[in-house]
Amino acid sequence: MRMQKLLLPLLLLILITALAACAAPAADTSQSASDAAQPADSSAASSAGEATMKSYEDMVVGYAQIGAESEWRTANTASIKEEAGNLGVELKFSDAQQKQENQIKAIRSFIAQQVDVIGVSPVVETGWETVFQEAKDAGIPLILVDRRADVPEDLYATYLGSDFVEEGRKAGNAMIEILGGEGKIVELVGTVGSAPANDRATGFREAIADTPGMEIIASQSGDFTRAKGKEVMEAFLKTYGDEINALYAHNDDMAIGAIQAIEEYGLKPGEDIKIVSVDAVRGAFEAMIEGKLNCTVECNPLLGPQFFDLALKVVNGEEVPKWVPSEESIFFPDEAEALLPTRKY
Ligand code: GYE
Repeated sequence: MRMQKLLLPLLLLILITALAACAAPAADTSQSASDAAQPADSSAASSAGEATMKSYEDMVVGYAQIGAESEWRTANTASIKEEAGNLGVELKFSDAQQKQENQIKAIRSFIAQQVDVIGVSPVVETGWETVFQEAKDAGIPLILVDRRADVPEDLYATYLGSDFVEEGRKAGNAMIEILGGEGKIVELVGTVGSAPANDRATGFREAIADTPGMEIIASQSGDFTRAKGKEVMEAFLKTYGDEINALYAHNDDMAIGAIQAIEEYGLKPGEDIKIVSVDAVRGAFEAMIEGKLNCTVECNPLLGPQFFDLALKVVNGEEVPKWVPSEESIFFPDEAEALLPTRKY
């Protein structure tokens, strides 16, 4: 009985060793019995074992990026490309120009190319089930990076990214402090339907809910870009003028666009209109040093190292947590000058 138990794994080992030794395509199961009957020495056996484990150098990664809408995104892309280069990973990178259909096409092409693992930052939360299922059916694991998708958990290996609700709460609490608990706020929302826009709105509202003097008087999307942020702020100013006490922008780029609009309108950003935003990119530190921005909540884009670490684990069948959160802080103008030289994005 015991011998029988040992016999099957031994036969399998001999077969694998023989297949590896004669470099036949692994999918060819019609290998002849005589090939399998080679003697298996221990060194051959261990190299056959290793051959099933991927290393960075023999891993092919498909990455479906959103676009280049913000400073944050530029830093995120640079981190992923740089780390792939450092590790010797073969990276197939696609820029979807902020269109979900382009991201879906990219994922399909990665599936066709049989990459080992796919990374994707879903531009919006919904509409991913079909294509994620296709990746699953093809046996290709998928890692959500930066943004979550609204899909069942079995359709992705793990999510690497921030707690956007918590960022919204931090922004709301900072705004209460800055306004002394009272003020009329306009909100520049991120890309409609995206996880960070949805969650940063929720967290902010949660934080100000018990402070009745805090009132959101207008809320509109600036799509996470400077140009749109400026445009929408101009519209807010046209409607509400100096009734506006504060701006909450879901990212720094929109805040920076809005700062321009406020100056052109003849008001002082950071004084007449207090501003809190999210990301903590260099441009935000510069604006804080100039006194035009009152606070930025950090959202870390340098996800390259953690992403490839997870990718290798997932490809090799290791257990990984369903969510790997990134560590984040919050910054105010008094420390901006000292910290700017240390900022990496
Ligand atoms: O805050 C914004 C970018 O998904 C966290 O996307 C990211 C957001 C980031 O365009 O600047």
